[in-house]
Amino acid sequence: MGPVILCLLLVSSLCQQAWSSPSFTIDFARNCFLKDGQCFRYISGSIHYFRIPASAWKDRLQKMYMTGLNAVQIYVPWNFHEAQPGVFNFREDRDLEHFLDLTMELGLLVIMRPGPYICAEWDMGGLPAWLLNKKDISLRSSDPDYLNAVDSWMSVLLPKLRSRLYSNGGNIISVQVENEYGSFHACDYSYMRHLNALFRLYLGDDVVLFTTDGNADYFLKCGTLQDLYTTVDFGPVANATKAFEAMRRYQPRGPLVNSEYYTGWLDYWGVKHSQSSALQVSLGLQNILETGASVNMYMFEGGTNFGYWNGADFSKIYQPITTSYDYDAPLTEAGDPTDKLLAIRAVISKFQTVPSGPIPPPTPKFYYGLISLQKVGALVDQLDFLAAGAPYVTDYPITFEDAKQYFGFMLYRTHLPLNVPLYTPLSSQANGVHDRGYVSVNGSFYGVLERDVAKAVKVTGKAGDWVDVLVENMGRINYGGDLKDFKGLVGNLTLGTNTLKDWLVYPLNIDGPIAGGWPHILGNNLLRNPRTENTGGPVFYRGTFKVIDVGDTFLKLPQWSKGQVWINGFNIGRYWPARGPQVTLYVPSSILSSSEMNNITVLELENAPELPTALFLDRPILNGTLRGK
Ligand code: NDJ
Repeated sequence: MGPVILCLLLVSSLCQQAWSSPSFTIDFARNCFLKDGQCFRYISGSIHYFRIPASAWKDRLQKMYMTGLNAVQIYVPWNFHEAQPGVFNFREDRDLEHFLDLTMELGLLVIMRPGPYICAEWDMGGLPAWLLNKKDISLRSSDPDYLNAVDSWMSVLLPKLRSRLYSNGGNIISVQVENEYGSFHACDYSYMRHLNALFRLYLGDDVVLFTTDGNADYFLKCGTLQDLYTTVDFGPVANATKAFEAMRRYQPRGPLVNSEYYTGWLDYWGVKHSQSSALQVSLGLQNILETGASVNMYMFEGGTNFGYWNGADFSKIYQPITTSYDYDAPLTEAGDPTDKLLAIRAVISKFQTVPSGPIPPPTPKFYYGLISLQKVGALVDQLDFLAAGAPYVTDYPITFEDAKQYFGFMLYRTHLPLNVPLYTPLSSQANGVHDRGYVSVNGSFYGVLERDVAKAVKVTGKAGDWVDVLVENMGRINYGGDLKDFKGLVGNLTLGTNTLKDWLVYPLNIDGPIAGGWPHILGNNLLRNPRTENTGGPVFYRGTFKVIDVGDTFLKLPQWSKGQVWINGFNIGRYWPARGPQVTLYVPSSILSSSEMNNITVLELENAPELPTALFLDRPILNGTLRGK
């Protein structure tokens, strides 16, 4: 074969490859994304697989597809997958790859946001609390200790994504680096450059890497980097072109992108339920689409902060996020389409074809009625089950992180150093109860210490009486300067003017025994302790209920105060009707059984009603009355 023919053959096969292999890039001349060589815009929605039971993922994605979305945007919470350094979990509700398979199956493109920090109203913004084992670590910066942990995590996560990139035949079209980094004080460009290099190392040179920041110069200044595509976030506005002006100052050419268009907003305990009008949200979307921009709706479905996963914001005071992350989004917490979804779909249909066929109607929700619960006993009487191993013996209190217990509850125990005949304040002068402490003396409940809210509880007793402070971690701060949110007693407690010393600290594993069938397996062998029989404070209750037709339901605990609930061993989250606005907890059908009795376990932290009952309703109550702090 002559050299000329060989050359022609080579060129044509290269050309063929170029035509047939998928590509997703940016056309800076025409200000658009290029998908397989064609100008393309995405209309996407955020969904958090970590806030939805795996069995419901497909249903939710289908509904997103039916609304007319062509993409979904996904965070990956590092702490959900690496609970202990080097121990990774990608099974069941953590099976990210299964979730991604479903998106592919349904024909949705994916915009990945692997962090390492994600914010998202998630504990510590997705960073693992074990990073705090090194007390002086500088998070979200080029501190080598932080970067080593990030490198190790990304060496596990990013290779899972590589074959799923669009140019490799998958459906991931772009990948976000960090998250609103410009809102963080550190402004460490070397950190962003490190992440850029790391992502390129594992994902290659072709994939579109981008950043997201608030649409103002003071956010974009520290959040953007030369080699990363700049995008912004903002909610409904009348003038979208104006809202994109800041982005254009940092990204003069290329497609306009709003990476978080707010369809609703989050809720805090003690603050009015957030709601936004369907009309305003759909009009705002229309305004964005009219500019030709790509958009991601945050959230399309919010879901639930099951277990202890909620985060908190800090604005003058610590503000924990509610269990429900409904977000007033187009799909409810339970995955049902709303009027907002229909309004959004109508707007999308003006710009691109939406799949024909109706949106699936809301699934039936079940009213299972009222059941009575039975007292199991005070938490302090269950330490044999709940506190494996000996307590820490320390002069002064240690934190959750010191004890390597990152979530839930720890019991701090000491004794009264002197007789206290008159009511005397037991206080945390340094505001060091993170976040709530339930105080008992000799088994009698005296009240609650609460971060930023209640710094003292008055107690009485005799020298030598046991003082128990059960401390609840209510979720780590996920946004702003103070991400290093150590939990437990982070300062001393004083009685009058005496600093309390000589503590026993019990890390509690409550979820393990409950997942193993406790306290129901005790049968009638309940421990009765006359000392704690009739006092309030942290007490366990249990109940059983039969379900013939299994479906989603909403749990109301009438007249209860605050606590945690498990159904069939699954931790459905915190309840706090005494504070509001959330009154009911979402109980997904996937945790219920029709063939066996269902178990419910409640840990009430303050006061249960005299006749303890649980009510299963067929609708949520997320906007209940707010009660004072
Ligand atoms: O990127 C952030 C996202 O993860 C942007 N948000 C979202 C609010 O839902 C979410 O956390 C912000 N959160 S700006 C901070 C709110 C502080 C008042």
